[in-house]
Amino acid sequence: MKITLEEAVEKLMAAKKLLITAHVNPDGDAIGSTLALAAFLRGRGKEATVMIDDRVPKNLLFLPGSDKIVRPEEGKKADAELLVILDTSPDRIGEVEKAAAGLPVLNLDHHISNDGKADFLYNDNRAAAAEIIFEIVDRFGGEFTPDVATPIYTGLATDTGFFKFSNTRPETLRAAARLLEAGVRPEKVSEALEEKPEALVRGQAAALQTMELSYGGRVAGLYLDRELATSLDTTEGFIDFVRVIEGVDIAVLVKCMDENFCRVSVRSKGLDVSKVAMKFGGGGHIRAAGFSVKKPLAEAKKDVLEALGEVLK
Ligand SMILES: [Mn+2]
Repeated sequence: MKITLEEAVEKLMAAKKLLITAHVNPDGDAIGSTLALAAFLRGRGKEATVMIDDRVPKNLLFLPGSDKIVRPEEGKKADAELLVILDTSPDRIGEVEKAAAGLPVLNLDHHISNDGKADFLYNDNRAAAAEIIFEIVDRFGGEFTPDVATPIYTGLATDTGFFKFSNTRPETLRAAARLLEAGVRPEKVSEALEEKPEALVRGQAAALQTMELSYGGRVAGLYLDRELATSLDTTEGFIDFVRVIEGVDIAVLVKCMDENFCRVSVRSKGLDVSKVAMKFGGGGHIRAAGFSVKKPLAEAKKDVLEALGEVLK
């Protein structure tokens, strides 16, 4: 059921113990929005636990509260009254689904592709889930303390490519301005997010070796085999190496995570790639989408390129 932001806040306020989650393979918005909401709710006297079915990426561990993020444990039910899912439809939260089985689900998401399957859904086409949390804190009597402000800023910055992408709107920059007034240090956030271990820079070099252009140079891809993909802490930003190539309309990153399981990210300069993501059961926006293919690398690559060919037509 679709609800308004006011109704979503009522749901949050009616619960005493809340379990907050986001998608697997979490990014700065997934981690930032969940941490900020948890901090805001704790400030309102509530018990809020952030549970993510994945490791927190190393470059997000600077965020206050990231050390308190828990992972679901097999056979263990979460002690909460409400499951809050941010930054995704309920189908991408991994094993948190089992830990929270039976709980009512409140979903706050900024992806237009949201499947609408949550009990209660607030879905608005914002720059980031963190922008929704910003508005909740701003409109419903919260304070932009560091443990709220820094994660929100991080979510905004990562989902907009540091305010470069087309999803950057006046509201996004106004929110960011308010967060700076509250004391967020933008250079500290970017330094933390951009810092890389030597191994990652070497991994980037190896990933670039896999670069292939298709469709007369209109699609550029990186295709990481299991050894390379699983040796990397993160592949955030990899797709941008090939996205900037002259004449490229669509950039794609295919990562083989297991024998029959590949994760795929797609970026375009305007063509609608969300259709491709939906075809494979994933989600995203017109220009940025992600999904997985349960096939080995070579087959996944073939399927993905075929689907992208349709978009180019
Ligand atoms: Mn997001």
